[in-house]
Amino acid sequence: MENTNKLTKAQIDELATYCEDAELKQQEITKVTDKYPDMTYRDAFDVQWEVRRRKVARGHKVVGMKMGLTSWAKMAQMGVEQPCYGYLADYFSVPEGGEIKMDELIHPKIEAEIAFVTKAPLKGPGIHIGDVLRATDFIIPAVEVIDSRYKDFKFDLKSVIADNSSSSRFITGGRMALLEDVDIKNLGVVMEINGEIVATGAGAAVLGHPAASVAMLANMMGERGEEIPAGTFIMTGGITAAVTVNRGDSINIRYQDLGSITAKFI
Ligand code: OOG
Ligand code: MG
Repeated sequence: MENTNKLTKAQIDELATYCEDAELKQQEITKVTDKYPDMTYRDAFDVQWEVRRRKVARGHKVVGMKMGLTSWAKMAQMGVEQPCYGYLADYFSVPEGGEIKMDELIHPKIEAEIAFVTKAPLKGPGIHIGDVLRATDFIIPAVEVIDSRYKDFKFDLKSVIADNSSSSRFITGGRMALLEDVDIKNLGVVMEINGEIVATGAGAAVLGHPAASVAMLANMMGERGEEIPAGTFIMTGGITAAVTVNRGDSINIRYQDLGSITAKFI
């Protein structure tokens, strides 16, 4: 991805306000690339990092990172051919068994994911799966609630990056596990909404091995001179396609040997 800017700082700031307002006011927006067709990936990430800076300046904490579009199911669903990343702010976190307020969201979908927690820093370029395995403290189930601010969830890669890769809520729970104790590629996941199975999958759906997703995050952040600090919670991306939820839905995502995550949309 090219690492140069086509937008001015004033234009980055303008798009940061545009994207963050959409999130905070639950307003659907049109793609940022409609407005600035020449913008680069660097510009798109600059928008994401500017919104992140503003949230932190207002007192929020960044509590983790997420990779997105790391499975063929997700790439095919969204018509995009490369992964992207985003950050998780403190108020995105929902407790296991908790309630998610539809009024705070536009058109949420859920994704079954596996999260890694690191015990050593990872700084790209050149990070590979072996570095990630060595730096992993444990893994833990996670469910992401994505809520693209773009109308009808229609976007291109630059637009979704500027919109923090659709991040909005996440739930972690079940049981943590050491990597050596699980067969992560074959780890099965069953997603249920109101008791009906809506999707199933296994860990290998994420780039062949979810640790490859963490390596890619380190390498993408490395392009900006940023590292993944020790102790970072990282969601590695949806294993299945994302599934739309409606008010009143109860979700239950079961992870082989690692328990389950439940929540209710109210
Ligand atoms: C982009 C975010 C995708 C995942 O796990 O693949 C994502 C989107 O599809 O809206 O979080
Ligand atoms: Mg996701």
